[in-house]
Amino acid sequence: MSNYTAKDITVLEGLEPVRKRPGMYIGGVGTAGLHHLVWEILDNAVDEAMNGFASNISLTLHRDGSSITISDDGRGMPVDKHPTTKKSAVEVIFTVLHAGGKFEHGSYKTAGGLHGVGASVVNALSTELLASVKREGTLWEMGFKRGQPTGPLKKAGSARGTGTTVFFRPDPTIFPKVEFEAATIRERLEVVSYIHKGVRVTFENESEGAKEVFHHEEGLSDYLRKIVIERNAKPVHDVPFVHARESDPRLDLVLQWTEATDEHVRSYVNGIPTGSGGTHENGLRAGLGKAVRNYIETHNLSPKGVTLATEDIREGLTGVLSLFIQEPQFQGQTKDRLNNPEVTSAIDSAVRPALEHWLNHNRTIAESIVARVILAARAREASRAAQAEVTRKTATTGRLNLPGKLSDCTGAGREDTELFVVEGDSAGGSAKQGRDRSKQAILPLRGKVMNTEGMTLAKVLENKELADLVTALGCGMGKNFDLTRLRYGKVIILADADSDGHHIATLLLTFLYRHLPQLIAGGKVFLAQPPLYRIDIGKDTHWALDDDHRDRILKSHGNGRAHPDITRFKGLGEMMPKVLWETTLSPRTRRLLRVEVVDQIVTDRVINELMGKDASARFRFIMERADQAEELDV
Ligand code: 0R9
Repeated sequence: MSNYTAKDITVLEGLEPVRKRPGMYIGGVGTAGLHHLVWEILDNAVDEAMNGFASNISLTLHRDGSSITISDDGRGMPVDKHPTTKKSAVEVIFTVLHAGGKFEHGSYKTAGGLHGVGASVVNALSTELLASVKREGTLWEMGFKRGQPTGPLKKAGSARGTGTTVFFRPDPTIFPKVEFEAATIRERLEVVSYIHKGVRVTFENESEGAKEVFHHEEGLSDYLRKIVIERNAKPVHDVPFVHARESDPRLDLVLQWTEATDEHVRSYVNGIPTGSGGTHENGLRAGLGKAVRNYIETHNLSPKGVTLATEDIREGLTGVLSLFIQEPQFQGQTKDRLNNPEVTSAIDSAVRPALEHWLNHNRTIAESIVARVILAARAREASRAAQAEVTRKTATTGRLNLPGKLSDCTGAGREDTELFVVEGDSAGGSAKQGRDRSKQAILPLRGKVMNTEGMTLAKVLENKELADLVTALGCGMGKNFDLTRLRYGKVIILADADSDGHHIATLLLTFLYRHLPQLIAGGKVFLAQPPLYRIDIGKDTHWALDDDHRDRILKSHGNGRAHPDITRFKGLGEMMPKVLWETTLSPRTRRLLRVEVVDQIVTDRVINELMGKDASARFRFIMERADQAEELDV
């Protein structure tokens, strides 16, 4: 050997450093690190497909959930021995640490000449690995244990066709939990099939006995179609904008404006999802914004009375961007934000002329897009005005624009009325049917209420559910709060009797405590107590609020001959309206808890601590608070 290079040093070191400090190579030994092993081997198969030699890739998640086989039908790894090292290429690939020890979050291997980088890392971190190569009619095999060859590359028989197969089982002494997630793998494989059009990707999950094939001749256009359908977004134009560029940088882009109110662009760098965006998405936004603005200006389409904001241009925009670059730098806690600064202007200057050209050559489409953009601007202005209205309008003027899903009571505005804030539509339905409609109003909230702790008023009002609640209450908030305008005598939170329900009640209480504190101080806020159990003993029916209550009832009625029949309610929604009325709504039979703040400072600290960060303690918090609340018979 003429030269003693750095490469030879890594050969001498072998794979020990990988086993000593796995985090340096795969980012960590948690779930993400474990799946990183899969992506490394998968990338090598994808490379062979990108080079035009493989058209099929398959991945099998074995029944044990802790081992995987990946194969491709490419040329097969070279099997001949290196003249000086006397090692086969297969052995080198799996035992020599390539490209230093840096955490390489997927490099653009083909162009970067880093082919096969990750295989040795995967090998080092696996208790067993078996590489099989089909080439020139022969099947070759080589096995490894914790990175060490168990023997030389051997002929194992004859073979038809060509290709490479890698089986590996991650080392449980390295990874605390070796359990692959089928959904994570499936998602990645599907994305591979969109990003690399034409490649047939098969996923077999042995424990489900299921096999799925992903294959998309139209690549990102197919992906976009799927996303638009999934999101139930109505396209503004039929034909999407499609842009493909072979190099400098290599990129694929599809865009389609829809009637959806948000923007949804997915981006990938070298096939790796960049969920937190980064410099490439910035470049896309810049180029896109300029192209649309230029089009609007050159064609004299600027709207009167509104100025277009950049977010107006992207409202309803749905798209996918896939980019390939040499040395991606990923940032952020989950390494899913691209940080290469040079990429922004590269994408900007690639997208802008292409999109402008497309708009100018598709005038009908362009006009639909411009109309959509102007609509977004007008809606934004209108909604800002509406938000001001929410806090300004009074209950008594009667001009209040009440939320559509509020089932108001006929007596709204009187002291003897009640607003029930109910979790979920189905529960809302039962409550609506079971209530006394002259005095009881129902406002159903969809899904989980957001955690408002630490949020500004403006941010809170962006949430439709909470804005609706404020509108229904009619008393305004912040500087405009006026208790005399409250449209109901009582505000009652009605949530399921289980821990999910408690969680929702806690979130609502946090909102009220932080943003409408005078409501609580004024004694207007209550918790309804729906039963968790129905207990039939003989001819008598009892309702129990919780397990303790149930046990007490059973004890006090336990002497009779009748056998008790116990039903546990899964949620308010499955309760008959009449039952809900009797147990929870009727002022004659129900019991309400009035929400009171006994010690302002303690409450403040507790809410801040529990709602701010520590999720685990929240459940305890609401249970304790419910106990502290004063019990009332109303
Ligand atoms: C199942 C996962 N697939 C692979 O890991 C895989 C690696 C690989 C490969 C070649 C072909 N198919 C492959 N599948 C290959 C590459 C080259 C020449 N012949 C075959 C080449 O890059 O010149 N290789 C990846 C690295 C190597 N081969 C090499 F370094 F050994 F050449």
